[in-house]
Amino acid sequence: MQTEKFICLIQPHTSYKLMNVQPALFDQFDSIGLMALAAYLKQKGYEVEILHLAKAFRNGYSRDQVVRKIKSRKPLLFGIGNMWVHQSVGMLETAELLKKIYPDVAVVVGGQHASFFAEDIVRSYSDMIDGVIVGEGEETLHDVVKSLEENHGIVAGIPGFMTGNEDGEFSFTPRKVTVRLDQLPFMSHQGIWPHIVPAVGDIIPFAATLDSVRGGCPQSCLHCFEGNGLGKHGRDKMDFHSPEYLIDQLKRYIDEGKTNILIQDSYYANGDEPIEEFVSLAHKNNIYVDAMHFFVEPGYLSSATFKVMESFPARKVAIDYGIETGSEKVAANMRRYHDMERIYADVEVLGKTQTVSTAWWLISLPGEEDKDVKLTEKAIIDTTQMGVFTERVSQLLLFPQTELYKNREKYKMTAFFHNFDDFKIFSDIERRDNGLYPELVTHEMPYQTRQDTIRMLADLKKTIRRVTEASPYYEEKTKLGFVLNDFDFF
Ligand code: B12
Repeated sequence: MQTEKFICLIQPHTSYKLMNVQPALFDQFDSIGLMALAAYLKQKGYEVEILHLAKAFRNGYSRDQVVRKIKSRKPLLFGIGNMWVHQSVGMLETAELLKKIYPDVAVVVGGQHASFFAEDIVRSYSDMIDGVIVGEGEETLHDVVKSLEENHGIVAGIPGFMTGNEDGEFSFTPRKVTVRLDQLPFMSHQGIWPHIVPAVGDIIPFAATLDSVRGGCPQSCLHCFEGNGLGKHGRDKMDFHSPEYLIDQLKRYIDEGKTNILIQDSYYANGDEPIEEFVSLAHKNNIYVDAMHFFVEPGYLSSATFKVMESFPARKVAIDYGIETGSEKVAANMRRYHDMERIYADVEVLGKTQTVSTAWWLISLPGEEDKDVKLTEKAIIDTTQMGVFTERVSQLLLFPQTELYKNREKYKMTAFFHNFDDFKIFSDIERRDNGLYPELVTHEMPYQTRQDTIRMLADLKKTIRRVTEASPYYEEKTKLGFVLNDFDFF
């Protein structure tokens, strides 16, 4: 049975190979990109369902059950999310399955990973994918759906939609996104299939992420997907949600039973005031959640704002602080914030807050010699002693779209992965307890080979374990909810 205005969005599994196990990169969160699209299309009068295949398979659903679900209702269009690198194989397996079941229904893909590799996908997989929605998806997807309704096909030239022809030429006009963030409808986790009864102790079913900003990042770090225009995704400049909007969205999440809230994007780039207002409104609205996670990059907020975040009404407040390297030289090579004195001043305040305060670190960085990794180790030891523990240390992933990849000769970097197919290996590797993944090292340098990177990571993880357990803050931070593990990757 087909409902004229029914759209089916799919969050794919990592790969059939790993459908029942935990991959190296996590795949169970609900994609807020898909939720944002569902909310937008619903507002325009469509019925939308999201099928979360990673969640279904991990919770015991068989492939037959998933096929039956897909066959139960024929949509006008399928949209598959390829937000994250490790979803690539699952995305392709899903597209193939859908075309087998419904050869006449349009299948489009979107999300950040698909957007970055749109040309590769169009070039190699046009037999199962009708096109890629590049960048922010609301308006483009709506135009594609309208075209299907009005013309029974997708007309050429929709801005933001990339297709190819048999001669290997691409058809693509970028879309200029103008819709303001506060004009977007609120997102909801309701209606995501399948509904899972949470296992005891599993916090993922209670997790909800706030979309707080779009349009990139003010920094232009050479290695990152968010700076250098790469993170703009169709916007001229960054647009932030107002604190009022975020509180209204948060209230809706709470009504849906979500108690573990994350702000993981660059909200900090809007400065101290909006965060202070967000926290103050949470108090005024008598909000209380189990956990509130903030993410902060050095150089944007005054240290005093950490105290404001600490006061967010929650059982646990977590603040992730992205330091990345202890070497000012390497940070400067990456065009990254590198004032270690200011970073230590922040850490001094952050460590003393009653929060689970953690830092993220990377190695295998441009120009990074043994002595620079030693500086990172020293910074890890110092910050841990000051109460900011390490969330994770991992190897930098070198993506071909970044400035660092394009200028890799400057640092004598040899890249191993160059295209969408090369990166499919992320769909292939299971999580390991030691958190070491030599197959996922994307590059090496004469002064830090692949073997060096893995050896150094293993050594750093040992140091982290030792200094964390010895930190004067260990007991306090553990009581607040900190868990020491070796396996987190990236
Ligand atoms: C918030 C965030 C998270 C949140 C999750 C958010 C969520 N529940 O969806 C958390 C903290 C959980 C998270 C986790 C991870 N993340 Co993350 N995350 C982000 C961040 C900061 C913002 C993304 C976001 O939600 N934006 C708001 C929403 C509304 O926009 P959107 O998702 O891009 O969706 C729009 C378009 O992409 C498009 N779209 C999206 N899906 C689809 C599908 C279709 C069919 C169509 C047509 C369009 C479309 O339309 C949407 C609306 O406009 C980005 C970086 C950034 N600033 O963008 C990194 C980022 C996306 N994450 C990244 C990574 C790697 C991860 C992890 C794999 C890390 C890890 N080691 O585990 C995990 C995987 C989580 C999982 N799958 O379970 C990378 C992706 C790189 C890559 N090529 O894979 C990014 C780009 C960060 C980076 N600089 O490297 N992340």
